[in-house]
Amino acid sequence: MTSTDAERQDFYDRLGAQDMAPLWAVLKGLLPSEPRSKAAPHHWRYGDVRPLLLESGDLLTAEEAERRVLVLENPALKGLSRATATMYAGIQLILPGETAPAHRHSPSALRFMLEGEGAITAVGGERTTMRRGDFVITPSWAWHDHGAEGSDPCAWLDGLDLPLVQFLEAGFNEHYNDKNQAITRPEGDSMARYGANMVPMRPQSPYGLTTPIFNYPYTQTRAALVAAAAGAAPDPHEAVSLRYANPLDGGWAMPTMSAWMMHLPAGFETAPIRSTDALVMCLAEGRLTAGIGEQSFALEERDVAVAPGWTWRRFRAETDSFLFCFSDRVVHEKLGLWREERGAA
Ligand code: GTQ
Repeated sequence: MTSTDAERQDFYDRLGAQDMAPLWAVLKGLLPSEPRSKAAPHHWRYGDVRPLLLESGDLLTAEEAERRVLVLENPALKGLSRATATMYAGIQLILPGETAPAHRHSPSALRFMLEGEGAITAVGGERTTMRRGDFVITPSWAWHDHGAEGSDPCAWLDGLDLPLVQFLEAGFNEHYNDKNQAITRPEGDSMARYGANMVPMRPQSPYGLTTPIFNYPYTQTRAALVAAAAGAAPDPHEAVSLRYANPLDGGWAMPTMSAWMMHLPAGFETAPIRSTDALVMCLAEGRLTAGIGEQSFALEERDVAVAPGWTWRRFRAETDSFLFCFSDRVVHEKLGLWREERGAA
């Protein structure tokens, strides 16, 4: 038994009038045979970003802006403040003497420090100095304010799980009753308690599901990667990669964003790999060619690039390279959705 197009359309119209729809008209879109990301591979050159960032510094103060940030918008997702389908990325500028006022929000944030001496962020009553290449965490719902106490403009990459939290409609935000939060602990306190391969006798997690260490210094990360590279041949797909871990449980440092650093010795080329998580990458050091999908990007230091989910990626180091990466992998893993495919070398 079949019906005419007109009969079907008439049926669909009557369904629509009662807030229903035929599954068979949309099933293929709901259940594709594999992910097809709406996001595009993309590359932001720091050399292009920096002059505009400094120009924004002449335009308004950090306090006025609350956060003076240039959002890195995926060209296929314009207007949505997304670098990938689920991750937000931006470049934040603080000028000497400025404060980005204290607030807190349920989205988690990470920082990857790009340039400038004297950048400070405070988290949960403790300050940390952010140096180039440091990976710094603002846990969900932790008060945080930023400042620049040296004589340089300070810039860093912000990564937030904003699109994910928006999707879940779980976002809260609150302003502190002062510009800066009260400082209750000396700088280095968290690192001493949790970051010396030791933890308190009765470990308590001050930030719930997020690591109690909120600055993973580049000096340590880099030294570990260099030593690891000397100890064994790089993995064909991952080169020499180490992930930022929560010392309390060994898991990812944050509940909604995974972060790691990949080191490729000069001349090393990775075999293609793809995974369901979408990556935001920032070249800490070196010169790297990134092949993402059909495109090839020549990354210089501090450049940012994105690899959408389930898109082949491969890298070639022109010089010794250190690539900071973050993604929504931890979410995929927790939900039992994470997959990867490793291509032939
Ligand atoms: O530093 O708290 O890029 O709240 C976007 C939202 C940075 C921050 C961003 C934020 C922040």
